[in-house]
Amino acid sequence: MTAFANVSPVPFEGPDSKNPLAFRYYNAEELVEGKSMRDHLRFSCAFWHTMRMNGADPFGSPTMSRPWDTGDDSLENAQNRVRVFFEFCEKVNIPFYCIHDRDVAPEGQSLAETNRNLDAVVKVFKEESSRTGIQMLWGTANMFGNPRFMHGAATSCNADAFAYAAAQVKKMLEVTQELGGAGYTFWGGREGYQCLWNTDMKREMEHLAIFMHMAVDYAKEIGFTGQFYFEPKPKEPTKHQYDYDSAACINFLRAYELDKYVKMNIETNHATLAGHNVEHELDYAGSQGFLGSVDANSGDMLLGWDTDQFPTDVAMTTKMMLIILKYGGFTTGGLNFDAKVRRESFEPIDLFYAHIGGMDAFAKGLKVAAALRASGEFDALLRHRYATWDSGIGAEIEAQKHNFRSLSEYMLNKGEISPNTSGHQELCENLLNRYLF
Ligand code: XLS
Ligand code: NI
Ligand code: NI
Repeated sequence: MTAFANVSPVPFEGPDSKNPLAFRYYNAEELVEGKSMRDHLRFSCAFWHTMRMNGADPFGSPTMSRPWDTGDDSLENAQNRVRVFFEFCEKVNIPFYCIHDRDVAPEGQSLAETNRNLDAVVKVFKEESSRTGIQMLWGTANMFGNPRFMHGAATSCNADAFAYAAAQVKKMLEVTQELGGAGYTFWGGREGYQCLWNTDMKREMEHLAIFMHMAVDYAKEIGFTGQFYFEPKPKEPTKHQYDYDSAACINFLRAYELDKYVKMNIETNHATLAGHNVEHELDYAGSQGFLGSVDANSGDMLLGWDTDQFPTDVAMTTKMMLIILKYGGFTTGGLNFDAKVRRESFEPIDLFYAHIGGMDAFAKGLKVAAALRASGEFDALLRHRYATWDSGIGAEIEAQKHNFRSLSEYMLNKGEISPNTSGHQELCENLLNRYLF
């Protein structure tokens, strides 16, 4: 039985194609800077969005038409969804996937039964993964949906919630290892607070650190060598999430000595919720040596919440790829489409349009970024702007040959600073457009 009988594997047809079910830029084997597009971009499909989002929102009921899904919580339905998922990834040519424990398998009456359900579904993941060669990019645990996590998981006021969460992550690390996952992501669904009056913030942060150390220790114990990621999000569902942005997360990792084990998973829409753009988050993480993986999506600037839309803005994907290339590209990480179709886009075919659009936007962004890098034009502008640091007093300061006394003497002698260079911001913006269009 196939779910997408009317859709053939999506071909690459080139920029002139008008076929909505073809790639115009994503050509998996094409080399860019000596590496295939597949290996640069490492696209991943998010099971929770692609298979489980039903179109419900706070005002309305589910809208999605998913003919293969019986809508019940049975194991058969869960297992069948996995087969459909792999058929989809295969047809759209996506080489990786990401899952939460709870979106792939139903909860049972007890933790033991829940774990058994998960095992039964993981078995199908294994079969389908070896049939298709599609691999797990990272796994994670849903520790926010169930009412037991109403106060958080690792940061809950209830120690049993912490213990339950630990049991869940233990199991999911085993599953991730069994499926050959390249990483494990912490996204603190409810690791934050709504009201400081009833919250011991310091204690909660320490608990989160203890929790992450336990995960790192358990990974070592079972020989799981995948990369851990921390995914920032400033708010939603709680008002103050502890994993606010790259800077807050990296500070947390360093303060609690987790920096050797954990890198960042940066999501575009979470960056904008934090009042940044995704380039800032990527460059901050990259500059500190923490750039791990990306949840590729986009937000709507007119809506103040995490809309998780597919990324189609080529200027944005170009800026993202410029930064990703600057820091050497992905190793364990990739571009995971943490994105869902709009609730009005309810037909199964919309899943194809959405992923094709996102993949093409990043493929084009990669090519533009590579062309810009090859030209050296941005580098030249940057070198020009910082030229005073390359020789003379600037080079001496960088080499730590100065102190306040010597700099004061230098300035007393000189009297006034040398003329500034222009920022040429508009020139930079025009340069990007020249390569885009
Ligand atoms: C939610 C997050 C989530 C994580 C994985 O906003 O983006 O989807 O990526 O738990
Ligand atoms: Ni995400
Ligand atoms: Ni999100």
